[in-house]
Amino acid sequence: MSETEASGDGGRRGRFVTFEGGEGAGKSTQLTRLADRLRRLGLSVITTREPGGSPGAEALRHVLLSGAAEALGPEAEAILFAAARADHVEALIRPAVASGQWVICDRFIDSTRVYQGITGNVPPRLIAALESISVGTMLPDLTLLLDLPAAEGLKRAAARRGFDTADRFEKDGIDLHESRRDGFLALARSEPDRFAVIDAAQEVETVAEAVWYAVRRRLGI
Ligand code: T5A
Repeated sequence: MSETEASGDGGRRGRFVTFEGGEGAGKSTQLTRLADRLRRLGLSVITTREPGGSPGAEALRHVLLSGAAEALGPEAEAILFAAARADHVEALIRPAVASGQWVICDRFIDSTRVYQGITGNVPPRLIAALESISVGTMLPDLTLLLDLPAAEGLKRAAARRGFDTADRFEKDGIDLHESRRDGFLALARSEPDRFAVIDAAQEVETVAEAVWYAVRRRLGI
């Protein structure tokens, strides 16, 4: 029996769904809509985010996104993302899914693979080792990749941010953001059973329908 079919106590296991993509791709917007739709079906749904999602991980979120850890280099940042993720998985994700709930998370392992691994040049062996320690078998059942030209995502993110300053990663140049987009698409091609790629340049409602179609088709609601 697979992990998606049953929890350790014989009850039905929930589902673990992640949203990934570049800055301002619409992850938070679509995560909220998907959760509302699932709740209307009577399902128990928890929404969460990374970095963060548990008290320990939220403390590290500030260190990572303020840029306080940037001077330590991408390897140290990758280690801090993994430490936050380990706490998040153990404190929230694993117990919730084991008890039959749906957990929908804004960013997860693929953000580390792309931001720290592919464009941060942290060696794949270190990324894989950190992933194994922090996540173990708690891999997403489905990853929805919201794909959008980087310039459009940054424009949306800037409009939403107003006069606040860009965070540690958002302030990077457009070429780096485009490389991240390519990195996410390469990951999706390498794991087509886990990923669904959604065209996020469309209207919010159209994107929401594409997300819903993918969830229904892949997870059999
Ligand atoms: N990071 C994270 C790593 O480097 N490694 C890791 O392992 C992890 C987990 C997190 C940062 O940390 C990095 C990646 C990130 O740089 P964050 O503050 O959580 O930073 O930011 P993001 O995850 O990038 O989230 P954003 O809030 O910037 O973007 P979203 O959630 O993708 O976009 P959203 O939904 O907030 O929408 C942005 C704006 O666009 C509008 C919305 O209304 C909003 O104003 N919008 C649309 N407009 C037009 N058409 C649509 N279809 C729209 N959808 C949304």
